Amino acid sequence: MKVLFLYPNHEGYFRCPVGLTLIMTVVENDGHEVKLFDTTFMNSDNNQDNSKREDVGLVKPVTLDNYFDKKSTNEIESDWIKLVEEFKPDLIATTIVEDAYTYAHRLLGLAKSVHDAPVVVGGSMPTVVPKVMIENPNIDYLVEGEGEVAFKELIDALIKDGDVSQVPNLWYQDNGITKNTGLVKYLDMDEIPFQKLDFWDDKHFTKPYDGKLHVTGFFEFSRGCMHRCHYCINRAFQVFQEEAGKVRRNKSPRRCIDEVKHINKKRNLTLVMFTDDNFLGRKPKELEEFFKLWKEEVKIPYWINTCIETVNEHNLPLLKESGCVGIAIGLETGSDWVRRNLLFKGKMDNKFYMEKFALMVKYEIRSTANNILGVPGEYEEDFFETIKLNKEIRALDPELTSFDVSFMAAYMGTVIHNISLDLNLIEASTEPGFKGMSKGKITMRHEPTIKNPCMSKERTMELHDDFVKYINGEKDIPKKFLQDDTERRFADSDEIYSLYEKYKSGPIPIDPVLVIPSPVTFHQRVKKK
Ligand code: B12
Ligand code: SF4
Repeated sequence: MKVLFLYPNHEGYFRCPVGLTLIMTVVENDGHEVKLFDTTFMNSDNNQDNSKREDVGLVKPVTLDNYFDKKSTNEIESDWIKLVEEFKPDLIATTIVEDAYTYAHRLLGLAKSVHDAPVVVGGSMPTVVPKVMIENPNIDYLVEGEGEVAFKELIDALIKDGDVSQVPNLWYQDNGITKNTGLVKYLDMDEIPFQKLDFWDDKHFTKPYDGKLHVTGFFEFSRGCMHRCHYCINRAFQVFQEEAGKVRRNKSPRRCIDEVKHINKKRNLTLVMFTDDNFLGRKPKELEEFFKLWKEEVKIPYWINTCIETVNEHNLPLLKESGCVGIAIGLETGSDWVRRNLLFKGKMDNKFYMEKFALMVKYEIRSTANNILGVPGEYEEDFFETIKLNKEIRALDPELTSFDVSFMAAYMGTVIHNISLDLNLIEASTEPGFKGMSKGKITMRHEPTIKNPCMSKERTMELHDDFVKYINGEKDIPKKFLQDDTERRFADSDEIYSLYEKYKSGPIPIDPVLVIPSPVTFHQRVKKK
């Protein structure tokens, strides 16, 4: 079968997506013909995500001349149509994150207008709102969750007789009725094939990190996370895909290292980045085995994301010794109250975070603290607590600490999206395939896309753009945020929080039938400047 894959990446964010790579690998290993249309380096005159972060001082500037083709939207669309007409695929398949959904929808519609082939989607967004997306007229099949087995079985079923009713994890419409086949158990991560990377432009593997470009490989050591944060896709996996088993699952150290070695033979990597949400969230014994094998057999500098409670005096020296150069931590806020009650990140407090960041400095591993701004219910006062905590972390060692900040976005499938709908903080679409999704451009980089009753959009943007200046001391924190002031408002004094209580047991799935324009009117409690 001829399968045409689309990577609808309109932001120019380069870095090869492991999920889609694995799906293409499985299809090619099965003897099918694979072609990829990747828009990453076509439609932007720069990496927009990176340039925004450079503009506000979050990352060191790196020259990316000649990376982008600077094609117009029309040129990209005609290239896509031409490829569809020439290749004549039997199946078109794409991966979708919410930021890229509208763009993917446009390209899939164009493909449908010139060629009659079924369209299959998978990825983050289809996994959390399958019932909504399967109503999209440009989508014929949707794979919920892991696609390695489901997609292979879908192809087999289409080749055999077109009966897809036994294909796992599948959503489709039959005479206007939505059907779904149910989920199979999560895969044993050691049975996932090694990634084949030749589908991708080599530029995907050149990653700016700490002001330099590195030949970078992207790998997984685990999938999922056991925590229950209100803004994270993992919570949707836990609640909506319960029948598939425990969301947190691990690959063995041996298997992970064999894959890295296999790929490195050809690629000569200078950096490895792990896609895991919580790299160290597993048994110390397994981690020790990984550190030992990495040091003996791989030795490439590597970078991880992990949760704060997983770094400790035991594993940090081993991480350092084995070549770990960077640890990213979801700090998100400096307000203990916001952390506990709005973000639902557990009971860890600022003191605990400080101790852990100090440990990473002690063992000379560069940390990145990722922060969020614009949580519904967050006041300016709360965000100054975030600024103060980040400033304290920076003071530990300016060379070994770095920072990032992004806007809270109402991604479907999260409690934040549920609350944004309930309070009319986003304008919800009522179009088939999009019901309940914010009509505004979804992004966590460019601007706040959720209205926050407690902070104006303008003030939120100002704080975002000045974040680094406050941390570096280029801008002074206003006195009133340094002292006790009875006029100050904090998140714990507002009635919005009863809603967060309501969603303590997790997000509620969006039923497209129930999405109607909301009668609630948005109420901005703080005055615009
Ligand atoms: C690594 C990562 C990245 C990487 C790679 C992106 C990618 N597309 O894979 C980089 C750094 C480039 C990245 C960028 C962005 N990311 Co990101 N990223 C992640 C992260 C941490 C892990 C993803 C991963 O590799 N998982 C492991 C693989 C194996 O799983 P998977 O991708 O889900 O793929 C499996 C299934 O979904 C399915 N599948 C996937 N595609 C397809 C296609 C078909 C046809 C089929 C059948 C099945 C299928 O099968 C795969 C194998 O089992 C997730 C968080 C998470 N836990 O998911 C966020 C996440 C995906 N990112 C997110 C966002 C918002 C972004 C950005 C928009 C950030 C920004 N710049 O503003 C960009 C968008 C880039 C883009 N166009 O994809 C959101 C998406 C939210 C949403 N609901 O849509 C997530 C979920 C984080 C969050 N906020 O909760 N990201
Ligand atoms: S700790 Fe991080 S990865 Fe885990 S659920 Fe919370 S935000 Fe998601």
